[in-house]
Amino acid sequence: MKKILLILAAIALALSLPKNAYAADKDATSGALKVDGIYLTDENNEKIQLKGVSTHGLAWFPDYVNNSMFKELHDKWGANVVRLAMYSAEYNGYCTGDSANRTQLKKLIKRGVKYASDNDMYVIIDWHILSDSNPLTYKKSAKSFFKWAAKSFKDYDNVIYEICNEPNGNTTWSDIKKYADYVIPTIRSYTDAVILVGTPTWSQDVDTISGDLLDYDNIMYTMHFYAATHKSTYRKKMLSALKAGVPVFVSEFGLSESSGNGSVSTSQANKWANLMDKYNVSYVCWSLSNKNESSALIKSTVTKTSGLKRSNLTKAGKWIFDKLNQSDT
Ligand code: IDC
Repeated sequence: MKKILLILAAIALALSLPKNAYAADKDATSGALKVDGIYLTDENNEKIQLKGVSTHGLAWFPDYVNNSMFKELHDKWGANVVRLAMYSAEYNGYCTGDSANRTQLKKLIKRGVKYASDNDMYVIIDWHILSDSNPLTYKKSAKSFFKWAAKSFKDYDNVIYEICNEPNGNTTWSDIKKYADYVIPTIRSYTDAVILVGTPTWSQDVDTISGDLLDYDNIMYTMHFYAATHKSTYRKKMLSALKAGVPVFVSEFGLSESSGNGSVSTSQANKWANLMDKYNVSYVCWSLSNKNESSALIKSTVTKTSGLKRSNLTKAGKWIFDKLNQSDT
């Protein structure tokens, strides 16, 4: 009897404790996402803005994919999304490395998804095309990779699929649509999760596709910018896309020049953030690494892969750390 009373008292106490929605809610975040008009919405159909950071190439900087790092991204930085960038071509890319490398990359992605889920964040699985310019180049590998991913993560409500980072070169919107129509039905046979689609010219031409969007639900189109290079002309492109009804997601931006290095512009980054916040556009900052380049968020002299202090961060790192901290996500 005494035991039962103690248990009842413990339950009553647990129920009366104040709940910190994020810390206490072990179900990923705000549940399954949907796209409604230009907005991303959560399981309660409320607008939601995702803000967080992207890894550098997973094969190149794998060590930041660890539970302590992801925990502090959520608890200390204030991120609600993390992007796992897996190059298809460069740096032991998925399509250029051997099969042991592919196995390794898949393991890293599984761990990344688990750490993100355990720490209440959304997670983007990014097929990071770059030097391979056209997503049709490796379309077969992409399809089988996304089949594996969608099957593995079909029961997770916090996974987002980004099917082509940055089409470039001569790649047209019609090439990208062809690729999307090749890959998306495979993903859709397992999950209705949000899918991000890159746009021509390194995902900058989001303003050129309105009136010619894909014919699936829960799709967003990506706009990427590097603040020290891409200024008001590019903000106008984003604004015009939004006004034309294109759901835009900034799945990658940097504070540096578009090379990933050179000067860093916090003033341009602030202008971008004001615009993105105004329209609830989600954004993800490149990159969670200590590479000796100004887009990296961690100083190159800092070799630890968790337990980071603000002083361990670069100018870009401090900016995004403060930005995430200020927001209520
Ligand atoms: C950069 C990395 C850099 C690497 C280079 C080539 O920061 O270390 O040497 O790629 O692989 C993008 C790409 C992203 C780039 C980044 C900066 O999506 O892969 O990373 N950038 O150049 N688009 C615009 C800029």
